Amino acid sequence: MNENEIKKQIAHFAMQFVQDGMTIGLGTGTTSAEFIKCLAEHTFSITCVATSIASEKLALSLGLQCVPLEAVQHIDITFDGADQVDTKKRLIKGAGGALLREKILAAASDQLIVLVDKRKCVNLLGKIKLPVEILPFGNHFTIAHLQKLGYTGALRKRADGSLYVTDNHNFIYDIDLQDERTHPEEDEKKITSVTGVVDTGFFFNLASKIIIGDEQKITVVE
Ligand code: A5P
Repeated sequence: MNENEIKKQIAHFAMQFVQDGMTIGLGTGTTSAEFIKCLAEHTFSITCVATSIASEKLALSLGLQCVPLEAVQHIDITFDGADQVDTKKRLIKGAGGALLREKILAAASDQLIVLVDKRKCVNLLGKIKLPVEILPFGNHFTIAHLQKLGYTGALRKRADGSLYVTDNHNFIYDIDLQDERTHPEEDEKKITSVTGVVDTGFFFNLASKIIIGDEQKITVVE
């Protein structure tokens, strides 16, 4: 089974948590895209809210009913992917650039169900890039401040070399987390204390369930 097939299997498995009448948050990324496709193949009577313009476009093109976040008072479950998951259900997200809206929806949802390939599961977060959304205004000062605190990295660029801009018209500074982080909460505190930082890709105390897939099976971590 290749990576994409695993994503499809996880998406199918996740359907058991969807019920008629629910308001569902749609994540961003390739796993979430499989989830959205799968959702559209079913005939659930649901309302969706997306974490990105890309996911909303995909959902609408497949006939799902999508409304802006401002139009709902409550989200039952958000289904989303992640870049890394540790044994305490802490996550790193944002490789797809949608971390801020993803975190806002996750926090607004009764449940966040995370859909990941087993290869993304680790004991401790780290050794990957930590996306941090920053304001374009004075971004070079924000970056200098982060670097002074030891958080080296680079502004995210598109394939054509232009700066990557989020759906919220901000930049992403990808911090190079070179080692495993024993206390990522401390990193989060330091990084978010810098003026100009909007939010980080660390997700703590947000995931309700992790659905983990590999070539053999799917498991659920509660
Ligand atoms: C989007 O901003 C991210 O948080 C994604 O949820 C994460 O990068 C996982 O994406 P894939 O499912 O494409 O690996």
